[in-house]
Order: sequence, then C-alpha cells, then structure tokens
Amino acid sequence: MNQLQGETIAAAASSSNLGSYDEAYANFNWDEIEKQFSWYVTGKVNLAYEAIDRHVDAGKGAKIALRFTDQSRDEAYTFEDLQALSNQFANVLRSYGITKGDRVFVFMPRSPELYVSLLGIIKVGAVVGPLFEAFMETAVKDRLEDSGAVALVTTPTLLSRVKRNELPSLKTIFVAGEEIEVSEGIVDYHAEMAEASADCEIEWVNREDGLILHYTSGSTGKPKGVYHVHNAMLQHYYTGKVVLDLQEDDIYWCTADPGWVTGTSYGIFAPWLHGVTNVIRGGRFTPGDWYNTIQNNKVTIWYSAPTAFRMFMGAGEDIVKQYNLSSLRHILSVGEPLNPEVVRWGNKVYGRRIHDTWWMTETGGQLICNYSSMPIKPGSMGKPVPGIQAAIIDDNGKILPPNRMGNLAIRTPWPSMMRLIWNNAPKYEEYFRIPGWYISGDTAFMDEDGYFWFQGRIDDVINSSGERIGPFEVESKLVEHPAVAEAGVIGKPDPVRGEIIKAFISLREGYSPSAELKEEIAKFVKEGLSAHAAPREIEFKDKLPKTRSGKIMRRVLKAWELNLPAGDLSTIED
Ligand code: 6R9
Repeated sequence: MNQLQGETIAAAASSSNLGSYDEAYANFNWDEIEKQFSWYVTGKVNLAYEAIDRHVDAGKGAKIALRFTDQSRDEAYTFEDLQALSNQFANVLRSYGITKGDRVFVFMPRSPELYVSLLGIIKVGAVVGPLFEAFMETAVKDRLEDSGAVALVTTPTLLSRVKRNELPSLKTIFVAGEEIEVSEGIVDYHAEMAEASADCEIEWVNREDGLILHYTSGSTGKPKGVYHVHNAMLQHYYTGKVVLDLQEDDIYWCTADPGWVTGTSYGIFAPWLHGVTNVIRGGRFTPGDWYNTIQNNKVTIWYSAPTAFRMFMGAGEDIVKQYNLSSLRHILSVGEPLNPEVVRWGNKVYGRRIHDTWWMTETGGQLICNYSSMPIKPGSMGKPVPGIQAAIIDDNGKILPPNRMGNLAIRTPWPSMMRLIWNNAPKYEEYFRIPGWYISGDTAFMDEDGYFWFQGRIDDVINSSGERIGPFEVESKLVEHPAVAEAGVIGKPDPVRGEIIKAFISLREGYSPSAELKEEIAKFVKEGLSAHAAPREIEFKDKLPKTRSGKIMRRVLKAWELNLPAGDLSTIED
C-alpha cells in the first residue's frame, strides 16, 4: 500500500517514562492513573488545583512554572506566583457574579494574563472558551453567541471587535491594558487584580463538570463548540507522561496558541499537571527566533507542527548550525500529516527524531503516537496510546484487515473524549453513529506491525480511475522535490477518470514557476510514487491557504478550483 512501510528509525538508547510499548499497552489500567490525583480521596476535583496549587502544597512553589517572552516582555512566574494570581482573578470573577458552569471567554494574544485568566476561570468552576486573537468581529460574535458567554477577558485593541450590543448574555468584559475607561460592563482587569485577595476557596467540581469549550471549524456551516470536562486531565496527565515524556527537570515548549486545542491540552494542562517549567513565546517569529528560544531557555522538549518543521526545512541546515540546540531531548509534532521527508531531515539536522502524534479537538488528548522508546516509521502516526483501542473500520462498523484504507475509529469512551457539541446534539451523534465507536472523519490504514498511516480527511480522498488516493501521500512526495516548499492536493472532477489529481504548490526561495518545472515535478511523483498518483495539473501559488493551527485547507483549494463557496473561513490565517 505504501512503499515507505519498511523504513524505520530506531529509538535512542536513553531511558523514557514509557519503557516497552507492548508491555505498557498490555498492562494498562486507568484506575492506576486516577490514584495519582486528590479526587481519588475526596471525589471532587479541579484541574487548576491539580495543575498549579498541588505543586505548591507539595513544596515546589518556588519552581518556575512559566517563562514568557515576546517582543516586549521577558518574565518568569513560579507556581506560587500563578497560584496567587489565579486566585486573585478567581476572586475578581466571583465579585462579578460568575459561578460554576458559566461560559467565560479569553480573547487576547499570548501573555501571562491570558494564562492567569484561564486558570482563574477554571478555579471558579466556569467553562473557559479560548479564542484566537486574530478572530474578526463575526468569528468572535458567533462563538460568544452560540455559547451564551457571560463574560470575556480581552485587551483594549481587541475590544473593538466585540459587538457588545448584539450579545445580550455578555454582561462583563475584563480589559487588560493601560488606562482603561471603565463603564457599564467594562472592567479594568489590572485595577481589579490589584485589589483582589490572593486567597481563594477553589470551586470543587465533579469529574464530569465542564472545563473548556473549543470552537473548531467544520468544512461547512458554523464552527462547533467542542465541550470537555475535568475528567480529561487523566488523558492529559498520562499522555504528558508517556508521549511528551515529561520529567521533573524538563523545560518544555509547546508552540501552539491556546485558541487551538494543542495550546491548552498540551500548552497548559499536560505540562503543569506534571509540574514542569513551561516556556511560552508570543508574537510572530522567524526560524532564528525559534532556535533562539530553544537555545536561551535550554528547552528539552519541543512540541510543534508540520507547517513549522517544513518552514525550518526550507530555511535550511546552515541556520541550525548557528544555534546550540543540544538541550533538546524530545521533539514532537501534531496537526497535520508529518511528511517522511521532514522526519528524515529532522533526524539528520537536529540529530533527534520528530515524533508524530495524532488526535483532534474532539478527542481532547493524544490517541495515536510515536514514543521515544519505539521505532519510528517515517510517515506513520504511530500506535494507539495505552488505554486506547484504535481500528480501521468500514461504514458498517466491520473491522478491516491490515493495509486496507477505511475510517479511523476509536473505541468509546476514553477520559478526554468530548462530552457535547454545544447546542448541537445531532452533530455530536454523527461521530458515534456506529455503536461502540467514535468515527474520526479521517481515513487511514494499519500495517501488519500495528502502525497507523494517515491518508486524509474522508472528504479529501481522491478517486481517480477507480483508485482511491490519499492526498497526503502525493503531497509528501511533492515536498521531497527540491523546488517544493509546500503542496496541497485535491481531486478535480474529470469526465473520464472521475477525478484527476491537481496539486497546488508553493515554491522554495530561488525557484520560479515555469511549464518545465511543472513537468519535472509531475515526472518526479510518477517515478517516485506511481503514475496514477502523479498530478495531471499543477498550479503555483505564493502561499497556500492555511488554518491558524497550520493545516493546509484543501477544501478552500477545492472551492477555488470549482468556483464554490469555501464554507466557514473564520480560522484561516490571512
Ligand atoms: C490536535 C488537532 C484534527 C485533524 C485530524 C487530522 C489532522 C492532526 C495529525 C493529523 C495527520 C497527524 N491531524 N494530527 N493528520 N497526522 N499527526 O490537530 O486537532 O485542529 O481538531 O484537527 O487534524 O485530520 O482529524 P484539530
């Protein structure tokens, strides 16, 4: 099915939290994980306590929890600092009547205030809704309206994008900035924080009480509010241990914004549940800035995305040599298929393997991953996390044998599984239409060794002359060509073949579009992959349309091609 299946990169000899994958998988038991938390004793829980206060109670209050840098700030906060600040904000929230179950949104660029606010919201038992700072008026309004948000934390600049008069449920807006003009419903965040007590009685909730609401775009219609509960922390904690491989002295950097689920589950919850030092970098930055962040903070674990790794590959090897990246112990990726070429490049240039991880907003945590103790097959997402059963099934729920492409499905339930789509029960039920399974909407196959190989979103699979082709395989071959920086592949309707493959390509520095180059690239795929997988049409673009989490938006490419409406574009990058 895939000519890459035989290639493996062995695990490094160093020790890891997981140890033998097969043993961990066979002996796994969620009860053992639960025993590590205080709720096992009290029956009540609060994720913010487990992430921050518990470490203070355990005598680690003076340890650095957060190192924040952007163009204008460079600050460090201990666990004790975060405990006090989030207590203060929890008290501010309470003084405005905000209580358990309320939806409170954060709409601000990455800053210490964002992280403090988010923790404070969780401490009062409210449900936090993080938004990308780049959202414009309609995107903000849709989400606040659908969720019935009662409060929002934002900055003076972003406040102008909040249509207050059209949002009757939105009672209070906390504005964090200088010289805030206070008026009905507009509160000066810093002034209130200065007055608030740093002691606070945490709202102890049930495991199944609401934690976070992440809006994510479908291909059509409005974004869906994916609702997660405190119980998800079991998955955050366990995957933090065995996938991120978090250990006491690690300096951890997840590059994702909290507007994306990666920026909360693994940018906040997993690292702090483990009490490690978390590096947060704000602002936009160049490859040099990224490497600088690793070098200056002595980052040991780095979690990023294929779009970033492709950018580094494009920027080349020379720039890597200008930095000392020797602190790095473990590198991970999520969000999109990780092209084998990128894994090979990373292994050569960083001298470290890049570990792909697969999961979704809806799954709340990592489900299929590569582990530091297991061989990597470049191009494969790896194997199910212990405690998770994954399979490839057909549309009737029949489990398919190895090497057959089908629906990537997960046995229900698991601790971080979404519990609701806000206001949209029919949408929720679609994911569970086959009894006993969660249907991801991705297609994949599993090989004889139990490794899973991503093929595409169901809607993206191409059918050309009766052959089913996953766009990812073609895109990965395309980025092996020296001229290609990024590629997005779609099926274009064709009267003879059903569909033909069309590739949209952005070129690397130093290459310019030409008919010869198109031919050469098509030939490269034909010879390297197969004739039926070679694009019959190629179009060069300066940039490909991407989401804020770095995913190439194939449905936008398709809409361009077919002159159709592109659906919800609120998460597009530009
Ligand atoms: C965490 C996150 C989910 C969709 C998912 C899939 C794609 C994510 C991937 C991957 C191939 C990986 N995806 N990780 N595809 N390999 N390692 O990304 O959540 O933004 O909801 O996206 O992203 O198509 O279904 P979300």
